[in-house]
Amino acid sequence: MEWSILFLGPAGAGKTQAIRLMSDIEVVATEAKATDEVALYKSHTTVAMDMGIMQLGEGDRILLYGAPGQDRFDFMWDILLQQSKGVVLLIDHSRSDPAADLSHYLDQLDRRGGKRRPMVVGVTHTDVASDSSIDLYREQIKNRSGLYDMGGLPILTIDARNPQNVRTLLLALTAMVDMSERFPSGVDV
Ligand SMILES: Nc1nc2c(ncn2[C@@H]2O[C@H](COP(=O)(O)OP(=O)(O)OP(=O)(O)O)[C@@H](O)[C@H]2O)c(=O)[nH]1
Ligand SMILES: [Mg+2]
Repeated sequence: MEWSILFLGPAGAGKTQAIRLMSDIEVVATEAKATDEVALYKSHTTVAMDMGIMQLGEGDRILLYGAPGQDRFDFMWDILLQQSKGVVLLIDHSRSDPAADLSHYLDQLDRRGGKRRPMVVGVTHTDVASDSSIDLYREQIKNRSGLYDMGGLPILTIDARNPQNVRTLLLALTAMVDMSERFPSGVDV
């Protein structure tokens, strides 16, 4: 089996970092020197995509793709989404309005993604944010219909520099992808 997973989220959320941690090959990254506001907090930014591979044994593997966070490179999102079985949405909790960032990405996914695909949210940078509570995200998705309700959108606090954290997030997502492959029209509970 070979699945593609896409890491999405704002610039600096930790997409490239997480993929580098998980990949068994050297990550193919398209990073350029950051300019404008991104340069204030990091030196490089993804301009096209990252690509890494997790080998699962017996020939099974998961391809890890990272999208550029900056909206001006968002032409890549559709291309990468098309081939992805699931999405890891990383949100940087230390940005000025991270709940609005989550809302922005959910809107974008609804608009571009066609059918909703399995997704998990990883909230990064809680260690450097003034308030580490992630309740604001639950508020944000409460009024959204469908799969985001009823615990259908796992939200976990992670540090993208911590392999165990990223592995847990990917484990949750791969379980969801596996379910959606086995039961494409959903499961009654
Ligand atoms: N303090 C802190 N730093 C983190 C955390 N997660 C990731 N980082 C750091 O934040 C930075 C994230 O950078 P990248 O991985 O390049 O971010 P990106 O999401 O790929 O950003 P773009 O390519 O610009 O869209 C790195 O320096 C990480 O080490 C976290 O939870 N806390
Ligand atoms: Mg990047």
